[in-house]
Amino acid sequence: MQLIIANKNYSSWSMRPWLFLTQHGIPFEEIRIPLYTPESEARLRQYSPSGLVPALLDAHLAVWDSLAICEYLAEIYPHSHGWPADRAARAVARAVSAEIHSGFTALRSSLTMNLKARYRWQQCDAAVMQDIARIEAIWALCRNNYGQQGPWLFGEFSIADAMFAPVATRFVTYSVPVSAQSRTYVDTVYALPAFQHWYDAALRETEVISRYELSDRERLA
Ligand SMILES: N[C@@H](CCC(=O)N[C@@H](CS)C(=O)NCC(=O)O)C(=O)O
Repeated sequence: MQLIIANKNYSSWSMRPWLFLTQHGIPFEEIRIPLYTPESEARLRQYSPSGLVPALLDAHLAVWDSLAICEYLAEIYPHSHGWPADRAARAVARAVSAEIHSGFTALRSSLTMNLKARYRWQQCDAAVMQDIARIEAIWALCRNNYGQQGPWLFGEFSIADAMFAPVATRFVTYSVPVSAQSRTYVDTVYALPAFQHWYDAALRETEVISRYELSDRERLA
């Protein structure tokens, strides 16, 4: 299988299935296409029917979209336990994954993923603050009700964690003040070996995408 991704520093959608594959030791070849270069669009179209990353190629099948890729992988690699075994937990895991997949546009557009950067916390507009509060509420709900068997949202690492991992990095990048429980979850994401591999590679990238570098915030790193 081949996974088409973009810059590890910036591409939050790419990170999700990459983490899922790597965490479960599923062999794949990574094809990295940096975004917003003169060749990006043509190269993306060569692999991805939507022209977006991530895309997974498995023989003649192309699966685009982060959540669809994770679902596909969970079906063909049952050892990955993509969703929790308990039906109620599984329904909630699907609901929160769908919610992050389709929502949080204020957070996504104002606090874009940028693993290398650190900004001093600065109050955001109401829509972003609402998104942050909702994410913390989701994490608290999952951890309190379904997280007894381990440190992840549903105890064991699941697709839901792959979907929320990039959000954890935004909380670090923008020094978002979060509850102790959310902080523990963020630390759990950062401690995951698969995440560490992605993060180390992101730190070594040299591309700078200026639209994702904020000039109106005080930079700490
Ligand atoms: N809903 C899609 C979103 C994919 C997406 O927006 N990817 C961005 C990068 S993170 C992209 O490919 N952008 C390329 C472009 O805009 O040209 C998913 O879950 O995979």
